[in-house]
Amino acid sequence: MKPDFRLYLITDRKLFSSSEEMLKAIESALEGGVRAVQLREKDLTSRELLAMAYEVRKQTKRYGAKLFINDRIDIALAVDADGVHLGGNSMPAGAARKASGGTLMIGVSAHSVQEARNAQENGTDFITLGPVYETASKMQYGEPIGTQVLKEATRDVSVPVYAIGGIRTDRIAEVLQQGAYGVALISAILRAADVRITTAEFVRKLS
Ligand code: 3NM
Repeated sequence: MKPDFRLYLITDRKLFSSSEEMLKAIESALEGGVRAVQLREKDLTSRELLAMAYEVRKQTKRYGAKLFINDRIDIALAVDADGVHLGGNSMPAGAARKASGGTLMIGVSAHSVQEARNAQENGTDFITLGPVYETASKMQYGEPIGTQVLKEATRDVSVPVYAIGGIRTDRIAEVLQQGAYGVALISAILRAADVRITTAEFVRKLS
């Protein structure tokens, strides 16, 4: 079954002066209509991540939104998250599915058509593909792959593909046209002057 969300919000607490400030922004995004959040705080200890995951689980639950945990199946299971999001150094989707006893949805980050294919073969539920456009941190995510690679990938695989990297409201029409099922993003929402209103605009443009 295809995911029931087109907008996938990813966290980055470094954009905020404190974790509490980020939780407030997530709350505003939930008010604005986001229904899937990925907690991606790779540098926290297990304890710190677990504590934050419990908080975001409480928030997302109140809005009937899905929660994904980046990389950490153990944390995802411990907080009753809906899924886990796997990167290039994570377990492949098949192993993650086995480890979770089939209870977690699985998303995989891909950066090329070949990686998208591999993720599909490994049994992922969906893919994020990017960076499609330039992102704030090129060092971290690499050179943009562009909309042509997005188009090739969406033709090549049947699992839903979310465009990621430099996504803004004015780019939604273009990525949907290239076959994206939805969009995944950090800064366009978390750095917005009004998080709730910007989220609502994304939701409207994706529906
Ligand atoms: N993954 P923004 S790009 C977390 O290409 C992440 O896999 C990427 O941030 C990938 O929406 C990216 O601010 C950053 O551009 C997305």
